[in-house]
Amino acid sequence: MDEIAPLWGMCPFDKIKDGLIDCRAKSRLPHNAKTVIVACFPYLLEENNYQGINVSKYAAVTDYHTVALSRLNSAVKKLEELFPGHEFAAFADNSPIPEVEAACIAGLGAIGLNTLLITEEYGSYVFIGEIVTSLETGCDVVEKKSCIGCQKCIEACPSGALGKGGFEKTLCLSEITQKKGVLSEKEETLMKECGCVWGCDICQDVCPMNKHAAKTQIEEFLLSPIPCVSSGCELEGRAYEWRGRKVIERNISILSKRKEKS
Ligand code: B12
Ligand code: SF4
Ligand code: SF4
Repeated sequence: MDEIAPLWGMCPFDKIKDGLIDCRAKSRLPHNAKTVIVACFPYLLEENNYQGINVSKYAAVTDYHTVALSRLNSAVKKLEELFPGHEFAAFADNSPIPEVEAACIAGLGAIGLNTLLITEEYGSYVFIGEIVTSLETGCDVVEKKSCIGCQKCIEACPSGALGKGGFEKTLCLSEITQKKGVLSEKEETLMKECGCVWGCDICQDVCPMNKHAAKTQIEEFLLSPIPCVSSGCELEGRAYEWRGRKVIERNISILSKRKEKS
């Protein structure tokens, strides 16, 4: 697994089975699932790669779904050879597994007040993927503490999505930039304030736990990042491809209005 991801661990399936997310991928879960092998894929690049950035950092690199799944599927092949008779299924993001929770239980980090997994080495700038298997492994859980509860993420969130009553998904700019149709004036203003046509990094960028986050060594992410998207840009192979051109062009147009005004 070390070749697949620099950070990985085991979460007993039993511990997350009551929190499974309802989605189509649920049907691919192995019958008799016993263990979730959770892997973190760091994606933070050197600062010089972010010049003129207008997407969130996770979207500046090659689509993580493809990268994580390709790596996890090659691990699945090896595991199937090593443990014949056992089932293995890889997932990333489009997954029934509540990934942040599973990674936390696997000892990979703590859950921050910004709702994200914060690892000691890479901060929260990690993607999560996993292999669910019928294989039973020893899961030695070590509790990690890496959210100091400083509330900087809550104070910095421009939309109030990280309010006192917990996370309000519909207010989150990451959700708003994915929304189809016409956005409200308030949503447009928030997007202009954030400056991202896809996603939002504010609650991660202000987090002290990310101050010394290590940079990624994952080759696929180091190759040709695209930090700045413009009208007519190539969508293929990027994290926003699934949403299609209409939404991206709408968002680019909203942000360009900001530039015209200033
Ligand atoms: C839907 C989704 C979104 C939605 C809604 C997010 C939400 N929190 O509901 C939107 C579009 C807003 C979104 C935004 C983002 N997302 Co998102 N998202 C997901 C997705 C696909 C499903 C999450 C979900 O619905 N979970 C189910 C519900 C029930 O979970 P929940 O409300 O969070 O509560 C559970 C846990 O948090 C847990 N829990 C809560 N507190 C605690 C405390 C402890 C101690 C424990 C053990 C458990 C626990 O218990 C709850 C019940 O199970 C996951 C992938 C996945 N399969 O998990 C990625 C995922 C969480 N997203 C991810 C990312 C990167 C982001 C963004 C940073 C992207 C960006 N830059 O714009 C933002 C961050 C916004 C934010 N501050 O949360 C990463 C997180 C990586 C990390 N380091 O944590 C994931 C894991 C995708 C991936 N494969 O890497 N996301
Ligand atoms: S991603 Fe942006 S809008 Fe969403 S919770 Fe974090 S700071 Fe708030
Ligand atoms: S900003 Fe502070 S409260 Fe928020 S996740 Fe980071 S350490 Fe935790």
